[in-house]
Amino acid sequence: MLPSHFHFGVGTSSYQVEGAPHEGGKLPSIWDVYSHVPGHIKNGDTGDVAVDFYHRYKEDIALAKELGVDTFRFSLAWTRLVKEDGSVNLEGVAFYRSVLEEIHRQDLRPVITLYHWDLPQYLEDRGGWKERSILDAYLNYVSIVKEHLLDLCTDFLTFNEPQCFLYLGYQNLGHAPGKVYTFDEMMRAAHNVLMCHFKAQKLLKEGHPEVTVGFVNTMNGVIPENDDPQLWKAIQENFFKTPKGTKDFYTQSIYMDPLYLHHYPKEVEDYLREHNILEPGDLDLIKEGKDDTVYLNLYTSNHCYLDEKGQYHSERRPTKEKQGYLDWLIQEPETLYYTPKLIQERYHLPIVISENGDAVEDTLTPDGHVHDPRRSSYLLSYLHEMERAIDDGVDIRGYFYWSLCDNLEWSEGFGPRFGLIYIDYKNNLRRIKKDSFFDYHKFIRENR
Ligand code: PNW
Repeated sequence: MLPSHFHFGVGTSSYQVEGAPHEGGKLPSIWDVYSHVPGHIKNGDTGDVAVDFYHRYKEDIALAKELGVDTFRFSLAWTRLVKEDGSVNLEGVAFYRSVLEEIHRQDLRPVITLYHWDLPQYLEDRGGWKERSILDAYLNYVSIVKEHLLDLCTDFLTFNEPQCFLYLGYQNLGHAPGKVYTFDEMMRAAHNVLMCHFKAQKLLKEGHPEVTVGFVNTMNGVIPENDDPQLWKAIQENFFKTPKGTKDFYTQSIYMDPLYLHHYPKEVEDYLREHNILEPGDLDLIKEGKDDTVYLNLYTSNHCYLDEKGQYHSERRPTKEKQGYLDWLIQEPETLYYTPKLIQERYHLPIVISENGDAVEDTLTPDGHVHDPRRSSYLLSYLHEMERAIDDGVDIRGYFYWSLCDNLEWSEGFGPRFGLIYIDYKNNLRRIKKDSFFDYHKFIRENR
């Protein structure tokens, strides 16, 4: 049984849905620039139009209401709100105020992601996340959000998945800006992101204790091959290992320990100290952090086992045929059972599943339907495993399906469709509810 206060939601992000890169005084972000270099995005796709949320947000928010969720997660484009000299762009403020007002008109609760990967290009030109000066720019952006939007939203997420945007973006793995940072620069960038988080959290909550400010993590979850306690112990030990080189920067404890245990893993703190990355007061900020909920984007898992020699292995489950649309996304419903359990055992905090979803090659039938049984079975089987975790005592407070509608899947372009709503890209971006839309709707209704 799901608790009665459980939140159901749905999510999107600015670059993936908005379009309108030249409207309302918007400045270019790293994704605007990166996507226009031939070869960066499949089929030459870009977010120039995306799904035109900029003009069609009323329709989309109404659809979210019809879906039956109570919470709407979306992200702000920093480049709409702040001019290059650091002053506010009031046209951008007006746009997001209209979006927030519409969310309230539909009686939904907004959750704002402050950074979903679209860094202003001028900040990248100054060095990007490795530069300590990025703190001032981020804090200035957040102070503008506080001044102009706080009356319409009280729930914020400072960052979406630094595991992805730092690693994929700064090890040239197919994400903007397509740079290569050294290990030292990666460590600086990770530390700067965390400092931005803690300072933004302090700023937003100052004088507003009702405001919540979280941080969104992602990871490949874990599924143990059997219930051998030795294996679970090995998982606990291996999952939270710290990065030794740039290759293993897609890691957890470097972010999660400071956020939820209020200190860096020892090796990380030693490194930061020895390389003069820590500034006075940084560790105090971490100690005073106010994160009270762990946000997890969970899509898939590794299979974990001990071999005959007792050696630990964690690998993708080998699948013969191509499963879904994206190679990394293998349907592993138990992801939502074991991973929240593992996280709760280390951090002892409530959990929100801030993203979970599947990409399918959907097609529109001649009579205008989208039958997507694979997505429905993904959604319902993952929700079932999540319920099982809750029944076993894991404190999960909310679930957000990714995504409301099909959208630009970053460098994969428009091919992978994650939506509960089909976007007819060939036909004026018509919105069509998929079968899975009705299945999620039904699940929510039955679990209220
Ligand atoms: C997330 N992985 O990214 C992002 O927050 C979304 O913007 C994105 O559209 C969605 O998931 C689907 O990809 C991820 O490799 C990208 O495990 C890659 C992984 C996980 C999440």
